[in-house]
Amino acid sequence: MDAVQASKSGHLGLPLGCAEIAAVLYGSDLQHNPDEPRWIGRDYFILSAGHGSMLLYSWLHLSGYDLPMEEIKRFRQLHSKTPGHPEFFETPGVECTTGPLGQGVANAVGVAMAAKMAAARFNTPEHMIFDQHIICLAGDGCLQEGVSAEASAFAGHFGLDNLILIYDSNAVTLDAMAAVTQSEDTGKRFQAYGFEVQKVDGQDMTAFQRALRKAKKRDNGKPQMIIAHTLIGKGIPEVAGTSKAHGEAGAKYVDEARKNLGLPAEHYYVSDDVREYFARHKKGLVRKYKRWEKMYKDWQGKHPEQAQQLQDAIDKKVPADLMEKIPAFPADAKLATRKAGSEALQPLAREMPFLISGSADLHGSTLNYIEGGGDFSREKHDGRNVHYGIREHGMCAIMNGVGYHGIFRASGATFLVFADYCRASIRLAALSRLPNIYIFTHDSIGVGEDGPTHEPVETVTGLRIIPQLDVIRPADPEETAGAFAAAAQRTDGPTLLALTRQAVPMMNELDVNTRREGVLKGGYIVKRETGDLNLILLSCGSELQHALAAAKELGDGTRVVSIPCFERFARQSDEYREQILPDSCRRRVAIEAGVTQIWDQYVGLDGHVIGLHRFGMSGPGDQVMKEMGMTAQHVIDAAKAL
Ligand SMILES: Cc1ncc(C[n+]2csc(CCOP(=O)(O)OP(=O)(O)O)c2C)c(N)n1
Repeated sequence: MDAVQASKSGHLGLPLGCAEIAAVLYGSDLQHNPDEPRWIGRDYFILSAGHGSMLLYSWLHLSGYDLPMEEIKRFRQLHSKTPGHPEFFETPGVECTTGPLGQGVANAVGVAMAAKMAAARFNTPEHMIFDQHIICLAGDGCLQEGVSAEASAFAGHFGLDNLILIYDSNAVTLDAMAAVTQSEDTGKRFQAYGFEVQKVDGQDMTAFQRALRKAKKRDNGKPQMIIAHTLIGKGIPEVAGTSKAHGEAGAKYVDEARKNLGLPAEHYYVSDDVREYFARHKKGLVRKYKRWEKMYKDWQGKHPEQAQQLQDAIDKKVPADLMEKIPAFPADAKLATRKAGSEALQPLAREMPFLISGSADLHGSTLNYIEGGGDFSREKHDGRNVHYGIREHGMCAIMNGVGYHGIFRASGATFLVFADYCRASIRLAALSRLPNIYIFTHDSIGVGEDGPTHEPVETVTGLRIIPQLDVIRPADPEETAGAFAAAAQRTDGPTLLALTRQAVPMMNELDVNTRREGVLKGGYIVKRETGDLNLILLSCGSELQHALAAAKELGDGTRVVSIPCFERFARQSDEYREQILPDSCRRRVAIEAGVTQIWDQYVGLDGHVIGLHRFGMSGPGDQVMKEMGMTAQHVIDAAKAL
């Protein structure tokens, strides 16, 4: 209450309404170690209702995490460890970045899946290294959002019985009473997904604890839901039980509430017996952790190879020579980059045993199935191919959960145009620096017959503008090999690969390594001028061939530059970028089958960008490309007109 009052913003309602739930978790039943927040054997507590962040911060503080009272006092202030919504990396004990409602539920499903995968790979009858529960607290908002429905249906289908979803059912949302917008029976809905559902009074600690323990015991193939009826803003009668309790409106009644609750006038007051209780409780938790550690050390001794593998996965180690493991493509290959990607993926999957690959019911088109990797299923948790169903948003949010869990590397696939369905989750992966790999295919109007609904136009550039996301659109199979290696080696953020449906020519004039290494740099010269430089053509992906063909007609002063990844190119030194795109040459033409804005930075006021300012059309892909001006002749005409 005091922190929300001091910052004059934030949410009082949930931290007060769910105080008893959190007391049972942090005061008793959660298996964790505040001194080792990333302990792999811990229970995960994910606050999907991220607006209630002060709930999490208060209990982490009381539990003895490295979150001192000064940080609680700096709630929502610059550079504090207590940002407005929980942010992964910022605060010890925060498992996921949450706030966009619904995401945390899907993240929890991803963590639960990853925990099942880890248990299947590493547990032995005498070593239960991974024996944990994933506990998620979600409100009406989270459960109204579609992404939680996608992920929960997945959890039910795949039998993730290590998942416990606590539904803070307080009958209130932001604007009004929940009844204004919902009349479904949420419990029945979750039963239909395959959850086991209990209902309790969320403010009765004994009843809630009983339900939680029951849920923890039930390893019956069903994820668990506990519907906890609570009173939002409990303790501030002026707002309790109404939507006014939701935000900071209750802050003006806090001093009165403190009196009524029998608390002293001192702000941020924690009684000595509470401090003592938590100090004692922490000792017990650490003792349990030590017992686990002993068992873990025994396992390490008996299974040194597996132990090393696990440690490497936790450390996100990726073999340095990945690129060399991908064989060169035959010079006469005429492959779509999605097909080249499929071939590049197999050796990577052999080198990276923790790489998992999924598709939203499009493995047959996205071609990212790990051969011999098996399928993840109810019965078989060590499968490496995940069938997400037609749940793109759910897939990407679940992938984030896998990333937060921190052992497996998640890759996932769909048609690029559906990236819009995934965008909220991709944005959070970028924000949280999760090393996800998105293998998104059918990347342009080259899709053809399926028509404008399936043809990305603004999509690639729309993704390029997300900070901390690398978008790579390779031009030929060797650039594709480089793109896959780049994605695998980048462990401090996500990479999205935009791959073609249609075949592209091999750029045989350049040797294999130049193309592959060029992708790592983000931009490089694919055809150097033989005379004095007077024209630069820029492109990427399937349109680079047109720039190369045009260059043949535009004289010996023409250079062609491939920019498969704008973000990587931007990370190069000024000197390198100047070598590739010298300031002195301002006659520049760029071509890409998409919106043009992103190219302006490299083409400038004196140049010209050939692109699209409309949606695509249905017809054979090569004809659609021609119709929309994606030709060498167009590049030649534009260059001559400069
Ligand atoms: C995707 C998304 N949409 C909207 C919001 C803004 N928002 C934050 S909390 C909230 C209401 C949520 O209601 P509920 O989950 O019942 O939380 P409670 O009122 O119980 O705290 C809204 C609309 C958001 N954070 N995320």
